[in-house]
Amino acid sequence: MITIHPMDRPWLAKRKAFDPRPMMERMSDPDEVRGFLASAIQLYKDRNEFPFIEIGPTERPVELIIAGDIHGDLLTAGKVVSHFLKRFDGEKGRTDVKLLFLGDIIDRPPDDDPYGGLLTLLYLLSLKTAYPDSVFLLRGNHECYDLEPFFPHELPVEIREMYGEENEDRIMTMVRELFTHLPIMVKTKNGLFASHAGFPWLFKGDLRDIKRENHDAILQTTWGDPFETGYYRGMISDFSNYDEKEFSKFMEKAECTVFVRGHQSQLNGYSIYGGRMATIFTSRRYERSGAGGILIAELGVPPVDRTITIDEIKVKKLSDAGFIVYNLVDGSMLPFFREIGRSKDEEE
Ligand SMILES: [Mn+2]
Repeated sequence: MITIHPMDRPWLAKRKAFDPRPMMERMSDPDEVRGFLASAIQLYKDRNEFPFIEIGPTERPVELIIAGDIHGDLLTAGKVVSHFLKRFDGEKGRTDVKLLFLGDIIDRPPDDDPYGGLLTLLYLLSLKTAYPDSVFLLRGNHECYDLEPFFPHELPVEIREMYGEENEDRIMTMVRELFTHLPIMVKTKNGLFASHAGFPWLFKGDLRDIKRENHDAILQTTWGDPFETGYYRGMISDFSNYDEKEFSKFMEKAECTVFVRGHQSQLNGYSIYGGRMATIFTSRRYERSGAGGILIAELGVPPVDRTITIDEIKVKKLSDAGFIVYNLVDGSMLPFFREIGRSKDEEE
């Protein structure tokens, strides 16, 4: 029997530098972890966010902050959250502020990171619990290990090291269930489409009708890469590549004009497909990948029905002075993306 424990707001350290120590202290107890995961699963069951989040039409303007792959970089996640909370409190009443993480929350933490994927996941779930209508976590391919195994997958190892072998399966079973409830896409009323990697280009029906059991649609969305980047992942399910024609067709169907994604660190900071697709990464492990930087994207969603262009997406780069404006690099002339910015630890 699990006791349900919602997380405390004080962990979020409003307006202050993020301090993970209180969370680590409480999460040293495996039963606390399971209790919290039970409350998070219940929250997602009640909210039904799968398959996509729709933002708009809205009564007041929305500022949407988007973070790419965070991959167990808890300290950077804390900086993104502080950036969000400052504006979330400051502009309450006039502008609504929402925060979106594009998935790949776990695994591949920075080499010098003392926290890792599990604590990053618990931290972001605590934020979701506190602000369920304002914070959204998408499912990335690292949250789909059951559907398509890959390497490295450090999460079970972290759990074993922290809580002992006897708790690994008990916690992982709950984490896996939680992942099946995460949404895989976001659409805004003014034409932004966002997901971890791709989109369900082989799904013929209404996007609303994608079921949690539709593994093909989930894998296309969480694993897909642009064919032109020459990056072939050799997956079991073989849903790894879409081309510009499939992209254009899907965007028309989704009634969207711009796509913001993560997933491919070698495309970090580049826009392609005629400026319609931008790739951002937020983990500091990938800071030197692609055009470089720890990036987030920001977008205003006005309460009117109109479509946006890539110029309206403000990309920002983390610096000592906080998040500063960054101009996306036009990647359309690059012959083969496999040749650019390939870091030595590049993986999924
Ligand atoms: Mn990924």
